[in-house]
Amino acid sequence: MLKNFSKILSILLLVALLVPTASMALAQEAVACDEDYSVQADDWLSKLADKFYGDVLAYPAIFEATNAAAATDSSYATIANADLIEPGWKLCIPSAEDAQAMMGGATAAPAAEAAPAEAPAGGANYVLVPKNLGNPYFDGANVGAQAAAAELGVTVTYQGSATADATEQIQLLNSLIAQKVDGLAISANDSDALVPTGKAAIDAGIPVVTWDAAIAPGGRTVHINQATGEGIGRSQIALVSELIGGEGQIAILSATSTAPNQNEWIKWMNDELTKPEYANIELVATVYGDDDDEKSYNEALGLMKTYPDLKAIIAPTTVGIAASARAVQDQNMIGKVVVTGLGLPSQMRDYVKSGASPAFALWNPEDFGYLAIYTLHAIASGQIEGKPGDTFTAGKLGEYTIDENGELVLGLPFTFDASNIDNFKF
Ligand code: RAM
Repeated sequence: MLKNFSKILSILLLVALLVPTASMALAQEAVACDEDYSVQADDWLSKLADKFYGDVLAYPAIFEATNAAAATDSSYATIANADLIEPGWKLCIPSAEDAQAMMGGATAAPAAEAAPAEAPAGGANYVLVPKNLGNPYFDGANVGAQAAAAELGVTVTYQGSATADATEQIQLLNSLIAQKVDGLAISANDSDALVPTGKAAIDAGIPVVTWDAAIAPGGRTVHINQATGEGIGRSQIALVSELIGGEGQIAILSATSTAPNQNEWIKWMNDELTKPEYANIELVATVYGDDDDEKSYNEALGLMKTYPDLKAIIAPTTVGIAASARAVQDQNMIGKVVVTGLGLPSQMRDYVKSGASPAFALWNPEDFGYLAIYTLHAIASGQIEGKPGDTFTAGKLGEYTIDENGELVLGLPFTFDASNIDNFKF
């Protein structure tokens, strides 16, 4: 809340300049509360005035009405300092008409007129952009994004292209920029090709948070990693080595050949394979299923045909791992070829139990979407600029700090196997 001090101070100054009689005009006696409001993390009074009245300058009406209500009902908060409100406090929200009267008629169009139709709560309108639609991983992220939107009183729409393709994604983003949305949270299909588009959004005042797959610096405000790329890459090799007893041929079945996140992880997998403990493991091929189920399935069949001695497929994509496990099962190759990589427990449960994929890893996609929206909102609402060292609170996930590269990390990946797979729903 204190981070907003200068913002509130300038609003106070504005109030003093524009509405000199505002505080004097405010009623000392109790005003009817049109509704009660429980303060959420990251609320401040002018933001609530915007939410209820479409006018940040109307915050003294909430301030005064709450203090007046507190005089006779101690369940309401007593607000000593207009720039300090705490989560859980009960506020009295007068009707738009009462607020206008309290402010000497100087402000506040009624909320119904002030708020855009698509954002009934008066909040911002953000867009969560996946690599492609119809990918359960991104659908999971959208569940978390919607939870964050509800907590923050903002609107998040979920819009993507049908295929995981950079050109299609750029077209979509151009149209969202033209619509002047309030912020973009993107999983990118190409790190460099999207830089001009990301920059155009930022130049138009639209913050760009990338998450899952990054736009290169210059085309984004902040990037959120699922875990460190190095940690993911190295741990994938450790996992496959354990599954095949440290020797044999392996292949990688990835997403698209331009996918920024998979390419980073594969780079670290190759690096890890140079260590002496993996001298008996041979990486024979890296192929691409484009995050398309059918293409991934056919690529997996192709690998088994081309390399009859293949011991494992690592698919660091939720689409690729599920398709590969199905291919192994359909070909009666369980016990001969193991599949591992990054998958969704809901899609992999049966393959863990059948032995097609005894173990794999992932983070929680719902948490990822939730963090993406909290990060975007922290920047779009001016709480932080999105610079290295900036710290903010992402609701239930707690505090995050942007590192020196303009990135943050969701958390640690988790390994799923038969001992725990039934505990997870996503
Ligand atoms: C796919 C996508 C996504 C990746 C996951 C692991 O769903 O390629 O970008 O993070 O797999």
